[in-house]
Amino acid sequence: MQIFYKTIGGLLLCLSASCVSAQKQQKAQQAQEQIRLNQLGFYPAASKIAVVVGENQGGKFYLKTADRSKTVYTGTLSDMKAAEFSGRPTRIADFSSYTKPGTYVLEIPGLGRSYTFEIKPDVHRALAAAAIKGFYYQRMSTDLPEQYAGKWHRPAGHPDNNVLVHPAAASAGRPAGTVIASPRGWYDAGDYNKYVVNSGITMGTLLSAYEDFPLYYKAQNLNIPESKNTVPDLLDEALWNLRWMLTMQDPADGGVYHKLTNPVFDGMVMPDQATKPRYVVQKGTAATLDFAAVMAQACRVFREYEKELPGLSDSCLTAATSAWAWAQQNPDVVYDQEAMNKQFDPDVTTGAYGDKDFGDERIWAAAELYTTTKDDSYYKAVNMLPDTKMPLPSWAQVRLLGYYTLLRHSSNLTPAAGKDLPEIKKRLQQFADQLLDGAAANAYKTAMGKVKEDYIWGSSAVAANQGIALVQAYTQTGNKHYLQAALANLDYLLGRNAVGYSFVTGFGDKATMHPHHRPSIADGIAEPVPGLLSGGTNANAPRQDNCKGYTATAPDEMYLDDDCSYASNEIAINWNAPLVYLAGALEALQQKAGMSGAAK
Ligand code: 9MR
Repeated sequence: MQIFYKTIGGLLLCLSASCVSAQKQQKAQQAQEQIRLNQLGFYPAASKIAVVVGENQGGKFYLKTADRSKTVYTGTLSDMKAAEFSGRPTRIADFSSYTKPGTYVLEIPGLGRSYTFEIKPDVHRALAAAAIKGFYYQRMSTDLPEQYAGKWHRPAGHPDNNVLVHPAAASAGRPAGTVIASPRGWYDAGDYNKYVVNSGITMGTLLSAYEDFPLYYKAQNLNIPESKNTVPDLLDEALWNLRWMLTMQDPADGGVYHKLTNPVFDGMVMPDQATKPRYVVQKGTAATLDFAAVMAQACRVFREYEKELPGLSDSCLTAATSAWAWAQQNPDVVYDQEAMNKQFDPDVTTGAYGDKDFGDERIWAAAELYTTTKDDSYYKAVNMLPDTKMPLPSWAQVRLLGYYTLLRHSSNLTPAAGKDLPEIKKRLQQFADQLLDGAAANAYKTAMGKVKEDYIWGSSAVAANQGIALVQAYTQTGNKHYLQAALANLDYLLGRNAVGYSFVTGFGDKATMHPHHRPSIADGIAEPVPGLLSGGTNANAPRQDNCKGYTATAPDEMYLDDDCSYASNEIAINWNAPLVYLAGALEALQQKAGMSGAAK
């Protein structure tokens, strides 16, 4: 809307009725953006916090029904606090004690009102499902019919049944140029390639969600093509990628190719328009160990579905043990893309995922193989506690995935691991305590963002993975503070953050609209593909993607909802997976933890 102003004596005056209404609208929008909260809403008996950003005189705030006819709760804004990184003034509106389900807005006199939100049990139910459905939208080698994909339906892309063995991957049985079939799998992110290392943590996280909350997932229906069968939809979705991963192993020796890729990233076109030649490239130790871990875990998970998927569980174990054997014989094969390009053609310039330290991958693979087989030799093959660190999971750091698995199965392990379990549990608790430490005193009151180092490429996954660690600590100890902190990190992802965005496409009034995601860019549909988690705020984004338009300077404000911003606004499977875990865990636990208001 055009606004017609006139300046008289230094005052801006409106010249028309439409100008007045546009001004009002702008003011209303500004208020909504300044009141930062989980834009979906809150569990009835959980903490309910909004952070009000910007100068205001404080005083009362009002919780009103969505039509604003009734004030249901009156509170007082907290004292002003300067946000840690930007110095911006913030105040807290805490209405935790109001528990009645309904649809509401917060109103702050002199400022305006928030987006409409709900208080109800299951408030993240649709989100938890959509985050998994996001993987369906990433499926390769199959069309997405309207029946499942709605308006985002599209023809199949990347059949990947004529994939070339790159010279760097050549072996006696498969010389360079050999054609192999390696269909299915998910697009890694906004690009159209598939990477075993990143699939590793993604699959581990999704399978762990199932192992931790099987009943929740057994009851869930995602409206995917397999929804009518008797396998939980989450596992059917994971199978799409598992079957691809199985093709990435060289049957001759058990080694696993690092990735399946174009030499160069595709343009901003739909999947079916991207038809460049594809290669599997060099086998590597990180990919092979991650693969071994995933297959060992999949063996355990799919054993329950032997009737529906005969032989799958056994095949996974065979794949896992031969991958492990390869990695034992090839303990140090780094994927160094630059070095590879000096030696072989064609050059490959897509995502590298070039991890050089395999200690954590070895711990994870050993933990999964041991837990599945109860064979002590896996456990004893590595130093499970090489130091006291508890590094937050990321694609390059998977140690904790191994620890989570050992703790999850603690009642069913041999003394080999049994002797270490109290120590692992203690460290997990200490780690969770560190995450909690000081969070409540911060402007946004979240574990996420206490330190500026949290704002890396894919920081949304930092928040989600912290959330998982806190859920794990809750499961181990029953201490509800951990679960509340996990929920606060979900609040962060859905709007209680220094940019006021919900980072999940399709969820929230002000959510990511322009992710760096080829289908969302090329499909001509205004709304992005839903259920995808933007990488989010990244202190270093401007110099990493050179996208123009960043105006922020504070690390927690460096986010641009523009598809050129691949360093702050791409989506990726390894970020969506911890969102799946966190949202699903909270939904599964809300009653038991007394958050839904229903538990005794
Ligand atoms: O998530 C990855 C991040 O940790 C790295 O800093 C970044 C640059 O190497 O790459 C990210 O992964 C991208 C991958 O290389 C290719 N597909 C898109 C991924 C998400 O941006």
